[in-house]
Amino acid sequence: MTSYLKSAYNKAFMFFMFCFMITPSSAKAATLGSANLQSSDLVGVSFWVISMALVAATAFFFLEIQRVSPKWKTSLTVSGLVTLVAATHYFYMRDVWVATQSTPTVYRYIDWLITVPLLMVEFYIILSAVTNVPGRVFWKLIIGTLVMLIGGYVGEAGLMAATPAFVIGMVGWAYIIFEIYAGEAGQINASSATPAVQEAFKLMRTIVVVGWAIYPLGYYFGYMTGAPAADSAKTLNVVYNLADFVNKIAFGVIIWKCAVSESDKR
Ligand SMILES: *C/C=C(C)/C=C/C=C(C)/C=C/C1=C(C)CCCC1(C)C
Repeated sequence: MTSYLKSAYNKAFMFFMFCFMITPSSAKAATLGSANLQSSDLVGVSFWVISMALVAATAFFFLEIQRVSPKWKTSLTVSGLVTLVAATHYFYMRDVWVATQSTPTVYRYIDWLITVPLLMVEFYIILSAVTNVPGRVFWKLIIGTLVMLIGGYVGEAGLMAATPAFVIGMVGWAYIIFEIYAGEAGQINASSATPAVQEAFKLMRTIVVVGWAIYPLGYYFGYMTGAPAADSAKTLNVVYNLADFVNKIAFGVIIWKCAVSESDKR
């Protein structure tokens, strides 16, 4: 890009980020009234901190697109989209929490339905930047993810009993884990990826096992122990918020590091 285009890109981008940050707060005033965050509301504070971290991460990933070589731009775009979509949901979730002190489950699921498939597709995108990957790998990752999320959703929405819905969701999750460790995606990584991609791929799949385990645990304690859900709402939301920090921002940073080291090679 010429330097003129680059500075036009930066200005357009800053304007976009500004509009993006002021819109949800005016939308909320109309729907929820004007409850203010109290300094004693630690859960509300955690919603606020993660919102801002997601905004900062979005700006970072989008601006860094200019720095990496063309075939790595897609992976940074997708990382930025994940944090952008999540930031927008966090604005609303934060407002719901501050006004009602209750768990904004429906926003979390809408967020997951968009961001989790995008995160899984990153495995396919980073492999595709360095080697040939058949299209079916993409579909396997997407389908496993959808089975996991739809199972969870029908359980939480009461469309199906909590336990069988949980089992369906766990099957989807187990399938994705299989695919990135022992299945085709895992094999392609081990046999044909560059060292930097292999390292990123391994860290990312550890996140899918360890970081992602927090969500089914939350579901289990929320719906399957018989305890009243309201008791655990505070803990649950703080834990989910911290989990999203690792699973969306740190995940993106791992990809960014890989994209930069692959781009700087020559
Ligand atoms: C950014 C948001 C992320 C990474 C959300 C991930 C969500 C999950 C891994 C949810 C998993 C679930 C199961 C494995 C079983 C059924 C219940 C779910 C949907 C909570």
